[in-house]
Amino acid sequence: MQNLICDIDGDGIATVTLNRPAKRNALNAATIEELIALFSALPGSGARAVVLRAEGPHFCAGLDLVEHGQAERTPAEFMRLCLRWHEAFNKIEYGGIPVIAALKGAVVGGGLELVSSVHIRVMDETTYFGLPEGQRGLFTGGGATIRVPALIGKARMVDMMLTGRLYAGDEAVQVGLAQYRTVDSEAKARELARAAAQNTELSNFAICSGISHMQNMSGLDAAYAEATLAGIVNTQDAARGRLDAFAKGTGVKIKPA
Ligand code: 1HE
Repeated sequence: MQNLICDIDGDGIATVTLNRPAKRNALNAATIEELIALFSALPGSGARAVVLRAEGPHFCAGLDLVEHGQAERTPAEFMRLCLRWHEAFNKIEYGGIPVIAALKGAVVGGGLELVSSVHIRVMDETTYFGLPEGQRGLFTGGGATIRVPALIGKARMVDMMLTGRLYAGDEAVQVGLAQYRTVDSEAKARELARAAAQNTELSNFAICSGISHMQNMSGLDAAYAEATLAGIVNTQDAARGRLDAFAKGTGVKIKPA
């Protein structure tokens, strides 16, 4: 891989790095193909959770505008490219392993589309979110119209695209663009990944794919799918020890530390 780096430690925590800092980690076609290959392979690789981070001061500047401008793509070519973006981000959202993004600097355009597909977003003090497509004469093509309103609502997304409004700081957390804001987003993302990796593989699979699938269904079908998934997850052998421990009074108590 030329634009991504992946390392997996002994605890199964994978670190995936966007590694095109000289171009502010702009997403060219090659990076999208690398994301597809990587997030297709990770679920069967022993990885229990993923930290998605970036080299350089900015997390991701979105679509590679220079490549796009020079490629002179036809509408059909760009539509096909968008399908590859969807493939990449679907692999992340529906892959069944927790993906936690450690954000900094610009998270804009396609960069926001990318991080809308992860399961937890952690921002630092430098992070800001934008959808500058309107200012660039473009439109979102990587799934933002589905995922961004699910985070912040349609009205805020439309405002961001029409006016170039940026969100940062507490406001970004309040509207739902990030769940955590901290000085060191990478350290926090790693801590969260380690916590998530303690869950059983099946629970995480259900949480990190089932919830998203169920959001795409009617309420009736989602309830049925939930019951079916719970039938599998909630009777797994891997949970037996945890249930026995609770019955004996040695299980973890669910209360603030
Ligand atoms: C890029 C890109 C890019 C930087 N494509 N090359 N996205 C945007 O509209 C955001 C465009 N980028 C920026 O506004 C700024 O670059 C940043 C605020 C992110 C960073 O600023 P700065 O001052 O740190 O860096 P820079 O000097 O602007 O850029 C450094 C290099 O990165 C420079 O290349 P160089 O060869 O001249 O050194 C830039 O050209 C390059 N670079 N961003 C290509 N995006 C599926 S549809 C999705 C539609 C969208 O994503 S629209 C949003 C596009």
